[in-house]
Amino acid sequence: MRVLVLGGDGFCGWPTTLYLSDLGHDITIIDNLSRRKIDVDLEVESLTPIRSIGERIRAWREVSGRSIGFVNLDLATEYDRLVAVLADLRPDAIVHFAEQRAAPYSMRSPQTKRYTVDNNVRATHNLLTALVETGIDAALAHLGTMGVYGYGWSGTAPIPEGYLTVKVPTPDGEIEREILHPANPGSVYHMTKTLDQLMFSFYAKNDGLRITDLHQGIVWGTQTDQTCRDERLINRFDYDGDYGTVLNRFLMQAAIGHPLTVHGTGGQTRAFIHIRDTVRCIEIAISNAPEAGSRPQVLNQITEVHRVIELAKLVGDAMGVDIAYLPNPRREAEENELNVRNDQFLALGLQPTTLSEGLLEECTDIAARFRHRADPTKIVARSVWRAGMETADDLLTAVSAQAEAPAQAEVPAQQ
Ligand code: NAD
Ligand code: USQ
Repeated sequence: MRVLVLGGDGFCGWPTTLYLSDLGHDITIIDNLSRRKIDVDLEVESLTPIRSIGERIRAWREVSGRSIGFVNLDLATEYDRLVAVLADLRPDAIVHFAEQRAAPYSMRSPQTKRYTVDNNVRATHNLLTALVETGIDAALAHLGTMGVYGYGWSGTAPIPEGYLTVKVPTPDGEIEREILHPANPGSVYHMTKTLDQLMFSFYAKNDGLRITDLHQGIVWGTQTDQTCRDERLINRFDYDGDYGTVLNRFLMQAAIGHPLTVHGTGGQTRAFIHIRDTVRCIEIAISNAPEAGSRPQVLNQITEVHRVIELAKLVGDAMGVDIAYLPNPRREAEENELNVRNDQFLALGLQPTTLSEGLLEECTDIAARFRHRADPTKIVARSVWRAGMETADDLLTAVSAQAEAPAQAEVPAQQ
């Protein structure tokens, strides 16, 4: 298949690109490298030393003999160029990762709120319009989020895959309908994903676009079979207070001896998936696209559900670090239950990687290997959901100061 990977330089996009290329698909990445620019603005870096997109693509060609195309294009602002690229490449499938994806970054300031909405909503809408304008009948798989459902709304009732069956009262009794699950976003970022869902419903109904929306949980881990093949192919590992996600943050914090930053009581329950399963799910999704005329297919892309405090205890006990209970910078339920259906991916052949299998490897191989690159001052989650909320700054400054800087002698030499 000819596949376009939008956002193919990112944490999920790069390993997906290599996985699909390895399977023999013909891949072109579209990315405006905005994620790398945000790192510069935030004065943070991936824990892993990621190479430039050009070096990554050259290294993959050396290692695999396969070429990957790259177009530096902003999906949100360069509509005409997008149309031209689509008309030229005529992809069979498109994977859409290209959005600003950090909830804390989206809540950081009025500017980042507006950027997140402008970037995400316009990128998705430009893509949909361009598909209609060019008449390209590609299978479109978009990376959505479990966060569109919200947490705790339905108690212990299982979260269905996208659609909820409801009974509507009528003068003669009641009728049953399936509706898009009510949206209950917890951040401006999550809100943009709920807006994406409405755009998908409209364009599937009106124009027959074939869309799969993947409601993905928190991705953890770093490497896949392909990114391991050469140091120059290494994947991104975010650990900072805005972009680092909870489990990878705990793994990295443990590796540098930093107390684990649990927000509030740690009673928040979330869904997780390993990066290796993410790439498999994408391949499954584009190989099982819906027919034209169908409503968007929604698949919950998750393999496990964990409470934050359980993860902290697991990592803390395994690696001998303490837990720091911090004021929660977010407005979210202190505790919630989470029961998620993921029957469709299991039926389509996904064999989940579980936490225990991958944990040790991630701890030892990545977090410990690159801990000399960590900047403990960037660990604090400083973006608050509402002005005036208590921050963990004072407490965390003390906590960060305790984190041991690793002795240089313990750090393997990096090229
Ligand atoms: P990422 O930030 O690492 O990658 C996103 C990529 O898209 C970046 O390379 C960025 O430069 C590019 N991009 C952003 N806006 C663009 C634009 N306007 N034009 C062109 N390129 C643009 O994020 P990620 O972690 O790889 O996440 C990918 C997708 O998966 C996101 O949409 C995210 O919402 C979703 N997702 C991620 C996770 C997770 O835990 N990482 C979980 C669930 C869903
Ligand atoms: N948390 C901590 N300590 C930390 C970091 C986070 O306790 O150091 C808590 C948060 O308060 C939250 C939970 O862990 O309750 C998850 O936070 P997160 O940063 O790991 O995940 P989130 O902000 O939800 O966002 C991430 C990705 C996003 C994706 C989402 C999937 O950045 O792109 O959409 O996971 S989901 O959570 O299923 O909506």
